[in-house]
Order: sequence, then C-alpha cells, then structure tokens
Amino acid sequence: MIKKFVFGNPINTQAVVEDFEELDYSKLPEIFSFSEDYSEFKMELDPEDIIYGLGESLHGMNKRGFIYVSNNTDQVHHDENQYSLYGSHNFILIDRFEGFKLGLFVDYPAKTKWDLGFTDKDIMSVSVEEPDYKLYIVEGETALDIIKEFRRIIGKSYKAPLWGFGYGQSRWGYKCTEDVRKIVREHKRLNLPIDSVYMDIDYMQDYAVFTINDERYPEFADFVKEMEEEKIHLVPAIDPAVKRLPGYYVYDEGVEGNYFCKDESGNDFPVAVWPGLSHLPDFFKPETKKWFGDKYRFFTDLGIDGFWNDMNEPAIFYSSNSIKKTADYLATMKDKTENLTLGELWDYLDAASGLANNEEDYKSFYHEIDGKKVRHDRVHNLYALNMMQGVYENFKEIAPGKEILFFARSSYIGSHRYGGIWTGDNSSYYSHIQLILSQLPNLNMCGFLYVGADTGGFAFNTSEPLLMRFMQISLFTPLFRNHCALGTRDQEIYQFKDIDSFRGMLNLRYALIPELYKIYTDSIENNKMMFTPLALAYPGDKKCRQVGDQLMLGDDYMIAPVTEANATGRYVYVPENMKCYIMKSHDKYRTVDLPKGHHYINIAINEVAIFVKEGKVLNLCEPGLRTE
Ligand code: MIG
Repeated sequence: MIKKFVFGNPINTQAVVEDFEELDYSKLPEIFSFSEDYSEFKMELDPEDIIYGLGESLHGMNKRGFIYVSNNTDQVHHDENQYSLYGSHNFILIDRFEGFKLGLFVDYPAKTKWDLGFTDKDIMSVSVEEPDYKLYIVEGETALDIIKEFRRIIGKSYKAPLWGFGYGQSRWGYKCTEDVRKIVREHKRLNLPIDSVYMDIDYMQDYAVFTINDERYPEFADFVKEMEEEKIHLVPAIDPAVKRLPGYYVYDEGVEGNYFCKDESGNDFPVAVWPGLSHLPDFFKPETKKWFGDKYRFFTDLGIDGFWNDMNEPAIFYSSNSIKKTADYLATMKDKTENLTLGELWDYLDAASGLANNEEDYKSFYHEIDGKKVRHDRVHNLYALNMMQGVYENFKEIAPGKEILFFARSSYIGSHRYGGIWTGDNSSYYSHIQLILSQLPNLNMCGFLYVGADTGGFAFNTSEPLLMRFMQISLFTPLFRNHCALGTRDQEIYQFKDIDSFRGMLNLRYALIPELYKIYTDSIENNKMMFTPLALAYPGDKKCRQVGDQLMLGDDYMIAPVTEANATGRYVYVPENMKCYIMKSHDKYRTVDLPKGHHYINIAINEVAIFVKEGKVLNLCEPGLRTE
C-alpha cells in the first residue's frame, strides 16, 4: 500500500515510474509531526526500532544514531565523520520488532538531511532545503513486503551481462597497452580467472573524453581485437567534463549544439576537472543526453561493451569563481609570513582545501529543464541519473542487441534502472570490509543490485591478508573488481605470495557464478533483495536484530565474512539449522552441521564460510578461466 503526498512544486525526478493519486494532508501518518512549512518532519522512535536504507551511506547496516545528508559528493574519506557519499538514496525502512513497519521515500533532488536519532536519540527528523518534494509512505505486512512494493514503483533494476560477474582487474595508473597485456599474461601464467581489465583516465589524450592517447595505446582498434581474442573485456572510464579546447571534436560539437551548462548570464560555465578547464554537459536537456550517449560509439564501434562513469556528482576541482576568491584571499596574506593568528592559520589552510566541490560553485551554474532555467544546486542529486539515463537509452541505438556492462559512481534512486554503481574511493581498511556488508542490503532495497566495492581498498596500501579478506566478501557481490589509487602499493593478485590461496578464491567465485547470477536475475525479476539483513529474513527472531555483520544471500544461503585483522575465525549467529562450508576453493572444503544458535567458527586466512539452510544445496559448477 503506497500513499503519496506532494508538497510545494516538486521537480519530476523520474525516480518513481508509477502514477499515484496524491493524497490530502489529513491522511499523513499521525506519528509524523511536520513543521509549519512542511520542510521538516519528526517521528518518535521506539528504543528498539531499526532503521535500514539510505543506500550506500556510511556507518553500519542499521542507520540509527547518526546524521546523513543526501548530497552527491566526490568524497575520498569514507570515515564516520562524513555525512555524504556519491549517491542519494532517500528510502528508509523503520522496523519495529513484532510491530509497526514503515517505508519512506523522500523524492527530492537537493540536500536532504536525515537525523536518525543523533541530535535526540529518540527522535528521527528528516528535512529538506525547500519544501518542494514528494513523500511516499509504503506500508505492508512485513518489512520485505514493503521493500518489494517500493522496488516495484521505482521500476526494474538494470541487468548486467554475465561476464560482468567475472573478475576485473583495475588500477589508477595503468598507462599503456603493455600494462594491460601484463595483467592478462600473469593471470594466464598463474591460471587465475579474469574477464576484464579496466582502463582508468590515463588512456585518454590529456584527459579529453572520447579520445585515446596514441602513444600509449597505438593501433587501439587492433589492441581491442587482441584482447577480444584473449576473451578480455576492456572497460574504459568515462568522465562527464569536456575539455575546453577549440578544435577538439567533442568540445566543438558541445559548443555548436549548445549542450553545456550555463552561468548566470548564459555563457558556458567553466569548471576545472582532470582535463583542466572544461565544461559540464547539461544532461537535463534531451538533446545533450542523445549527443553524449552517441559519443560512446567511439568505443562500441570497436567492440567495447563495458563502461564505468566516474566523477558524475559532478565533481569539480575548482571554478574560475572559486579559484579567484582563493587567490584574492591568499593575496591578502602575502605579507603574513610570520605571526599568523590561529584563526588566520585555519583560514589559510581552509582556503586551498575548500576549492574542490565547493558549495558556491554548485550555485553558480544552470540547467535547462523543460525550457526553464534551473540552478544546479536545486537538482544536484539528479545530474548523474540524467547522464546514466541518456547513455543507457542510447546503447540500443549504437550497439543493438548487445548487453553492455555499465555502472557509475554517482546516482539517485532511478539510476538503478540504467546501470549499477561501485561504492567509490574506499580505503585499504579492515573496517571497509564491514562497510561493504552494511552497504549491500541498503543498496538492494533502493533498487541497486549490480554493486561492488574496490576490492583490496582504493586509498592507501593494501596487504596480502587484507586483500584476501576483501576478496572473501567481493566474491559474493555482482561487481568483483580489484581497484586502487595512483601511487599505492601494487595490488594485483600476482604481486603477492600465496597465489594458490588467491586462485582458490577466484575459482570459488567462478564456480559460484551461475548460482549468483540466478539469485541476481531472480532479484531483478521479482523485486527481491540479493542480500538481506537477518532481522528482515527472520522477523520473529529477536536475536537477529543484533546481527550487523552477516547477510542472507538469496533464499538459501548466509554469509559471514571475517572483517577483523589477524582473526582466524569469528562468532556467528545461525538463525536456523544450517550446514557450514568452510572453503579454500570450490573443491577444497570442510563442512560442519550447525544447529540454530551461537557458534564460533574457525575460518583461516585462506578460507571463506558459506552457510546453507538444511535441505538446500550449495550449487557450484566447474570453474573456468573466463565466465564464458
Ligand atoms: O579524482 O580516475 O573514484 O576509481 O581511479 C579521482 C581516477 C578520479 C576517482 C575514482 C577512482 C579513479 C580515479 N577517480
């Protein structure tokens, strides 16, 4: 049962694909108290209420106790003091034990603040910047019914090709054909399965999108063919910002077609990102969507069938406005080379660090939406969605009949119909293994099924055991990509010692792919969760409400990764009788029958545990070196 309320004059975000009659405010749930202008509502929480949702946001599986702000942000610090990551997934589910359950979707494309029992531990308060939004209240018998209902109204999730479940190797820093060949060679030499190699921004000529650096990738078309023969999919990164360079075809077409975002007076708004001075395509205009989507032909014509869209929050390093302001400020400090007051010192430090992704910049450019000029910050969280929609819908034009792997960094609910997401710049921390676990079910309820995190961690240096533990969660997620940042320690499997153990994990993944893909497509077709918190899968079992580091996978399995450094096992709560497979690979494992209850399981560094419900089987196939 869905109730829709409309406040003010909301933008049509396209998140919901079904039409609902809007209800009279007298029908608003009585448990909510609204501020006079409806920009904020509060609800009293029961001490035991769990709140799930908010997609990829930080903190644990249960979101209660913190503040979150939906504000798509290029955020490399996935730390507990951050409010926003790359996506805005404004759906929450309040779950009271054996009682009241409620789903809530705030369909609003600018900043939305979720104070979930932080300021006052017993009060949830949700607020928007301006009261122009739609509020959907989703009711149902069970929490899983509510999620299903919500998933139905936001439309079917994107379906990735099977090869998108293969292992992918990536790193920021691969520069040339030889770097790619080496990965394929090493995997072949060591009998390590792999399906794809990702090409980060360095393949471009001066970071100009839809170009190839001919020196580093000479005869690129032949190189793609060569990889095709190896059955390796190359997946290039695509960034939205277009380098401002007269004579560069993408820039010229953009100017000619009037496709870029405008400043206050109607000139193309300049920003700086990787290519230097650039312009952001105005993806709110249908003709821009079509144009940019069509540019992917550059790759699809060569046979490339996978893409990742980065920087589409959109990330901005600086604008002429913000850099001028900073430069002016620094000029006033020119003679202050000693005796800065502490206040001046802080201002000084902030001046440069505040340049990127600056609030003022997001208020300084405009989109054209249905012929009207709309300031960017009012629709900020929809920029990535519109980019993805344009690109996805154009795939059938440029690559008819082909299944394309497509995912992005930034998103809004609705983006899930066009592609997947990866969770961005995590770190090589053990706590970020737990973070993936927390993100998976909360993303699933918001429609995002093709998801995954940078395996091994993006920022900072990984270690062999950490990469191993990271793989033991990633081998269950649809996207399974080893990726890391420029300048960090080499992170490919073959850089480490215990290759046999890594091979075991990859073989297990490949042996699981048919079953994982089945669970994945079933989740798409039937609006189900691929990963479910135990509290929702076993609503009558109070013990499950304490479990934040285990997940149900599909209908029959449970996973409980080791998330702690140096641990050689962990405590697990088993919610019904299960058989536990403790696996070194698809064909090397021991099993133990576990009755419902608490158990300590030994799980060595090269082992991963899969729990199977009594009477169910663990479906494995013979692994191969490619998904094919
Ligand atoms: O400003 O393309 O999240 O995966 O390696 C950094 C370089 C830009 C951010 C992405 C990351 C990618 C990196 N990018």
